[in-house]
Amino acid sequence: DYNERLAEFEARIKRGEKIEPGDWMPEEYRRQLIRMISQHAHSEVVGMLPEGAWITRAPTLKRKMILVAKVQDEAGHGQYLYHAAETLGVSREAMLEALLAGKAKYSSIFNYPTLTWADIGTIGWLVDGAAIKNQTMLAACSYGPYSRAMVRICAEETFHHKQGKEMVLLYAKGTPKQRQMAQDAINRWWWPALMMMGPHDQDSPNTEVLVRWGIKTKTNDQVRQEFINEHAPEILEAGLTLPDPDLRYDEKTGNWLHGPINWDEFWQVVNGNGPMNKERLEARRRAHAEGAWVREALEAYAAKRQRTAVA
Ligand code: FAQ
Repeated sequence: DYNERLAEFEARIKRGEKIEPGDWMPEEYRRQLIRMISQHAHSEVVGMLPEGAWITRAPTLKRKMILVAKVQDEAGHGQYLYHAAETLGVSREAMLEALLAGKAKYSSIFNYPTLTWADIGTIGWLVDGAAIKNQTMLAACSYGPYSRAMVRICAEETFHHKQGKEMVLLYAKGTPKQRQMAQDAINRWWWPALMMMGPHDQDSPNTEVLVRWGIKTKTNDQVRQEFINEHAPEILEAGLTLPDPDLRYDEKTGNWLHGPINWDEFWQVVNGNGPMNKERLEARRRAHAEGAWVREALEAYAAKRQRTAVA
């Protein structure tokens, strides 16, 4: 019966076994995974837009090639993740429909504008840095397809992180104008990067069940703390400042403590009222409409091949 199956399922997770697509799982486990993986997939795809906007304006051929490769990687990550979600019984069409209808969530961070070239370096350093902390934790998750996708994605994000950090460190040592551009980008992206990991643990309704079933192996605040502990000292060492007057190193815990996060701003952005939400959805809808002929051609080709195979 159900309780026996649940006990066996939880015992498997405790033993560190991966749950695979055909295996028995509680409906709530399936629902939580579809929710998280589809939001993650949408984030990768929408996440191409802020950086994609700078491909034609990259300052050198080398920077342009790096950026093209990075944006292309995000498309690939979206693909793995839609596939991982499909193993749970949801269709790609249904997920995309929810995104285009404005019903699906995707990461708050991609609703901020990229105002200068230094934003591209800063996204690599901070946004990919935050994504790596979160995804390294998810690479250890109990669902096989998601965990394996995370291993590959983290390897690619590490390259994104390095190119971003290298760029910002270079500008931090550059001309006064470059330094000012780097500082301005850090000022604008720091707080949104801290919001990426989601609300504080006491305000995070999903964490408890996700941790119990090994989907999350760390909580939002734990991941956020890891991110700050790595990035705050590196940014300060580069001679840049952080826009948090309360930020300080705590000898006792070895943590960098931060001031209050503006959760009103976070919920505004999550609920569709961030600076770029409307533009992002419009861009996705336009891309979907403009790609209709590709989907039609693929269907026509598949139908033709099936006819030939039968004949
Ligand atoms: N934005 O109960 P919790 C990338 C929602 S990385 C929007 O704490 P949970 C790479 C949450 O969905 C970015 N919504 O939620 C890249 C929930 O709403 P729901 C994507 C957020 O799931 C880099 C509600 O608030 N990464 O794309 C956010 O336990 C550079 C309550 O929150 C992932 O998606 C937010 N920031 O913890 C690409 C990783 N935070 O669904 C391009 C997978 C929370 O109940 C360039 N996801 N919400 O209606 C996760 O690890 C988790 O879902 C968290 C949130 C940690 C994001």
